[in-house]
Amino acid sequence: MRISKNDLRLCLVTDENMYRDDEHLCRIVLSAIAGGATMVQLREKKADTRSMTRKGALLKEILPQGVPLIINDRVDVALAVNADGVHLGQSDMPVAYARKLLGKNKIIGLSVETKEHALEANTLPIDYIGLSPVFSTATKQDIATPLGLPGIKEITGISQHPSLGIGGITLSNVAAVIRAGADGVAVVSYLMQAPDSRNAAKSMKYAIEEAFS
Ligand code: TZP
Ligand code: MG
Repeated sequence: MRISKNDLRLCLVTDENMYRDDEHLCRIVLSAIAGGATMVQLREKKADTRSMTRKGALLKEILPQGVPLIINDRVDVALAVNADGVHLGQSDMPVAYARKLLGKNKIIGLSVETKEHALEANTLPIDYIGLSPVFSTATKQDIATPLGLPGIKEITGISQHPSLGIGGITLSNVAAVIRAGADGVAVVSYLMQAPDSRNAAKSMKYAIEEAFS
């Protein structure tokens, strides 16, 4: 298995608007992991290929063993830095091509925004789906209509893949997202912009574990 449900519990997703430099990025990432983040996705929408590759290599170097590094959108960068996998959206490289390039050992996550996407995802060689977005968020403007908790319930009910909720997830709603059927959550601003990312991750992780118990 390329990824376990435990790995999906709490994914920190980076955003270049929420840190100052490489050192700050590493500090936030390591703090979130110390607090219990189980996975990291490098997501940089404006970074050029050179800096995306630099950041990918840096994160690959500092991430503890057992914390998967996923690269958003960029199959080439994932291969270059030997990341653990990629996260693709509906307008990114089709999964079949990505799987061909990455081989059978790398993780592929795919964002689904509708029930139809989820049904199609059942036929694809992926490892998890991103439920996108769960709630509305200021972090990403070009998003589909939020699925809401009923949408999460419906899609997780028909999906054969483990799932990660994303969009507007904070400490106050994370438990509800898990109870609606997600196996974990992917979080940008709540962790990236926290005064203390370790504490923020710790309380979120606790709420996630509680919701499963
Ligand atoms: N995809 C759907 S919503 C989103 C992405 C990348 C951004 C989520 O950011 P936040 O700050 O956790 O709401
Ligand atoms: Mg994408």
